[in-house]
Amino acid sequence: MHGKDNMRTGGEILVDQLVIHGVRHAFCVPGESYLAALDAFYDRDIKLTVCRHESGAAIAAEAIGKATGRPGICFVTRGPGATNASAGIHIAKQDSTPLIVFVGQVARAMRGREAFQELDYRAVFGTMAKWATEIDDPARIPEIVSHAFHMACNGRPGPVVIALPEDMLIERAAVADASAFEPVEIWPGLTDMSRLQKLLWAAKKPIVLAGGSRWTEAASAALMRFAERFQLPVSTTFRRQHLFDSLHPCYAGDCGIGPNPKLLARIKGADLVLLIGGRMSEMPSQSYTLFDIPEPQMKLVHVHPGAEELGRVYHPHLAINAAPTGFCSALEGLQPPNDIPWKGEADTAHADYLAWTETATKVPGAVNLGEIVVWLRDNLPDDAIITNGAGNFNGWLHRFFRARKFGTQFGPTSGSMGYGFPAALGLKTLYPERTVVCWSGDGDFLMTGQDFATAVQYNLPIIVVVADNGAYGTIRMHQERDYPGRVVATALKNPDFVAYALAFGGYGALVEKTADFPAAFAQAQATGKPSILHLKTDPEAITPTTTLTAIREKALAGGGKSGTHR
Ligand SMILES: Cc1ncc(C[n+]2csc(CCOP(=O)(O)OP(=O)(O)O)c2C)c(N)n1
Ligand SMILES: [Mg+2]
Repeated sequence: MHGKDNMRTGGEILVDQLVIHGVRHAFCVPGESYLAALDAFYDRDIKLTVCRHESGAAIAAEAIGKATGRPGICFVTRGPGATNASAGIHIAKQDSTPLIVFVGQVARAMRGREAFQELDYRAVFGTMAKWATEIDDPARIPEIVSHAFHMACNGRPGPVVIALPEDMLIERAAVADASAFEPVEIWPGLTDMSRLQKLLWAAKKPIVLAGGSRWTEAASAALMRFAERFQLPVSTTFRRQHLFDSLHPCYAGDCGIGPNPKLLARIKGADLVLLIGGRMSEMPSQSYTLFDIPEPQMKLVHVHPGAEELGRVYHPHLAINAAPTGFCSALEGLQPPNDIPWKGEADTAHADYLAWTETATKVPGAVNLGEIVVWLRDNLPDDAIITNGAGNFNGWLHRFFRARKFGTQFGPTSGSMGYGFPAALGLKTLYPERTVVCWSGDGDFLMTGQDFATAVQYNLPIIVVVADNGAYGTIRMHQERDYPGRVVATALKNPDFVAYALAFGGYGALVEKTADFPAAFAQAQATGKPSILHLKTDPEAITPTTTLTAIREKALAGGGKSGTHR
């Protein structure tokens, strides 16, 4: 580590800081721009996974950030490496995930000449990342890396990008290490909690919405205890179902895309909404229609770790600047009213949820994704992880899967296609003993599917389910709705995904009938290899409740947006 003169290269100082801050895993695509940092991994105790595309490396790291609440770590090269990684950076921004992306940079003396692959990272990531910076002096690495860990985790978490000039990484410096960082808890004040107590005592029809980041298993358990004591219905926001046990008697269902209409009515009809951790952004707010803006029609208590988020869209009746962790433990101090006016509401909400999710709907075609999700929910262990990207195939997962434990659902609230597979890669690296299933679409999987090679290389037996309807189905659905019958750029000619899996050294099976899924899944598990289950679905089955033809006919009857059909 240290030479005789106590000097280390910038690369060595950098990787030493990561070890000190508790990093166990990092993901990269190598580049000559940061060779000295790569070299430092050679004899340090961090597992470095080399990926096939920087979006895969950045997303795998983001998933680790989501799972642990500590920054996921990714290294990419300058220029194209950084722009390829931007998918993961944007996801971390919208999902409020701590992530640090280290980017190689041209040598200091060449900056500003548009040298080979040179970019100004502060400008490029200035609005996408929470902080983008560059390290000019190896002696400042401990300070800046410590700052980056704090910045990524504190308040509303997010991505940090740090550019590393090539010659800075080679320069030697004598500098003391920083000490290990810990995310700073944000507790609600006593006044906040007593005001909340009063609001709850005055409420007739309250509901809780849980979302965002900065949750832990303990916070989720504390929220469940609070809900039980107060008999409060609790809903989770888009892709945050794992924050509350779906079979808990207070669970009211998820407020995402295509939610239970009864849940929407319940939220709209509430006189008090306690929103914990979420931003109530476009998807959960049903395109900003659920709450009036800026003054919600009900009393809104907004609890968020980022002070800047409070009052940004909605003017809350009570704004509480706290992280879900600190806030949920403070909930233990609140007392329910003696005679709960909304008694029975949680039970009804939960019954509505169970009825909405119990049985798969009938859809055209021999493979019913709903029935497959029901099989997974009945057969996977409670701690199994399911990842997903973006596409209509998720409609079945979000409706019929019932998350039982915190930290089991990993989906991008940013709706980024291609998220599921690299996220699974990151999570299987972190939790090799847990079952990890990637639920994907044909378009979705091939956005990042080249990293199937990485799963094979590192022996990560992830099970990928590819729902192949031969289409960018979501966009086709919107097309039929707005421009009925005018199909442009949404049909896909797909590879044989079984042959794809085999060619990479994994296992693959074709599933052409729902009933064949359990055996294919069991066989995939038995092989112990990364696997792809190729499900042939009918493109007509566009959502759990409607078909492409029905959407087109409705649009034709009503007149779409296209001039031809007006
Ligand atoms: C990176 C990215 N590019 C494009 C989109 C727009 N988009 C949303 S869903 C979708 C189609 C998804 O296709 P597929 O994975 O096959 O799922 P399907 O909708 O057919 O079930 C597209 C192109 C997106 N969300 N993310
Ligand atoms: Mg598709």
